Amino acid sequence: MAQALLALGGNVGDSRSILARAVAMLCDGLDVRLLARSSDYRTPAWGVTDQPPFINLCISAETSLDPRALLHRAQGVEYALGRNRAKEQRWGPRTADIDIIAYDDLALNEPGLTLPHPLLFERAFVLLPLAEIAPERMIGGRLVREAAAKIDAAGIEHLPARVGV
Ligand code: A4P
Ligand code: MG
Repeated sequence: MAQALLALGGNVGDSRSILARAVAMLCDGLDVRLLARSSDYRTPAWGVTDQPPFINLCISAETSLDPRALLHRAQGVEYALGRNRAKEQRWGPRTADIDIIAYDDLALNEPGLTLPHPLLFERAFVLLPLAEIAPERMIGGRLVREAAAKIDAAGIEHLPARVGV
């Protein structure tokens, strides 16, 4: 069993509900078992800034899937939730985006899969939720808690849990 950290985000539709479904679909309790889930965060759009804010969250999961199979699972969930890469611009609006942030301490740089995620330390929308569930985790020689404390988190809003949703 490996331990994976994943980041989820979306800004099209009811993102909090969509991402809650994404977590449930991703973590079936068999191949992928949910260990921890962060709160939801409302975050200003990064990269392409002229678009609505995103909802972001992170999870940690125990998995028997290898990294490729986990990516495949994640992309299957994105599609099932209405994602259509052919119609999207890079960093543009999307219903659900799932990135693998880290997979144990594996370092990988292959077409279609880079681990740890190369933009992790530039993204407050990943580091803040990640620091909530894995503050003491070292990734690529850096402590998540320290990286989250240093990054500019302007405009990021921690959202209270939604009851009954
Ligand atoms: N890929 C490589 N490594 C990985 C990995 N570790 N995890 C490949 C997941 N995928 C990985 O991704 C393009 C390709 O990256 C995939 O085919 C996969 O094989 P994509 O999901 O199609 O997204 P993209 O828009 O084409 O580019 P990119 O860089 O992945 O965009 P992101 O990172 O998904 O960013 N602002 C806020 N506040 N919150 C957000 O969640 N998200 C984006 C999209 C932009 N701005 C945002 C947010
Ligand atoms: Mg992505």
